[in-house]
Amino acid sequence: MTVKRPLVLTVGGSDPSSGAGIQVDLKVFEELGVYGLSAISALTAQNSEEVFDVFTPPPDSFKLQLEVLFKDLLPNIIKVGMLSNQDNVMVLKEQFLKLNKKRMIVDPVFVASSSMPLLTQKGREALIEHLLPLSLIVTPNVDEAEALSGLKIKDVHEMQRAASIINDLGPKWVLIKGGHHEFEKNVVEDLIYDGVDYTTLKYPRLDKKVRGTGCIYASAIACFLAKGLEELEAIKKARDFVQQKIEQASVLGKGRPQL
Ligand code: PXL
Repeated sequence: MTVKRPLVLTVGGSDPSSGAGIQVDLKVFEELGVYGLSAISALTAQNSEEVFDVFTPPPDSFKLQLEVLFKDLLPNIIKVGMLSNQDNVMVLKEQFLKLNKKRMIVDPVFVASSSMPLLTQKGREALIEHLLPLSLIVTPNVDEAEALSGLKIKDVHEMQRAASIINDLGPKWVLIKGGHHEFEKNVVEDLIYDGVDYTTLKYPRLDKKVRGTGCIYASAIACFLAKGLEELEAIKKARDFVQQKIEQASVLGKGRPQL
């Protein structure tokens, strides 16, 4: 007997080296037992060291991917990563609104670690105005939370203020990931806010800078939600999964370790 797996759609950029973007998302989906769909908003040229180039196809190409998909396969939830520009943000909004099940996790991917922009300034503004009000969970790291809130986050208390400001932009849940910032040397602290309660997740900091952890985290949350968990439980289980994946990641090329 075959068991029907929930469909989860990832929308984002292609990473030929498979450490980030669509490719790593699909690996997470497979491992966590959901059926992965994908729509590609941009093609990056990158390896384990850096992003060299971004090519953004005409918006009609992205639109058609979603239109054709939704005529046939309706996702239980959408995970959004790199969108590249404003046109893609607007296409995604329009297509998302057609779905019966309107659940979207937005990972606000703004720049690559190697500093290549992955969303234009106009794209950022459109994401804030048009996607955040429709999203169930937004998952910024500290830099992205600063960009979204306009605050300079110097410690974990300021993460709370930023989370509250970001929550006012419309998403039901805000998850600020502390991994990129060393407020505490040996601990990574993530902050979750649902408009009422703050929850902190603390994990030992591993001495390993793995690529694509943001993509992995948001993808895992989408999977656990698709499998029926509540938001807080889904985020906690996804955080455990990320820790395990950081431990397992290996150096394959000349750059950082990856899944
Ligand atoms: O990790 C953010 C990210 C997401 N998606 C793509 C990327 C990156 C970072 O480089 O290239 C396609």
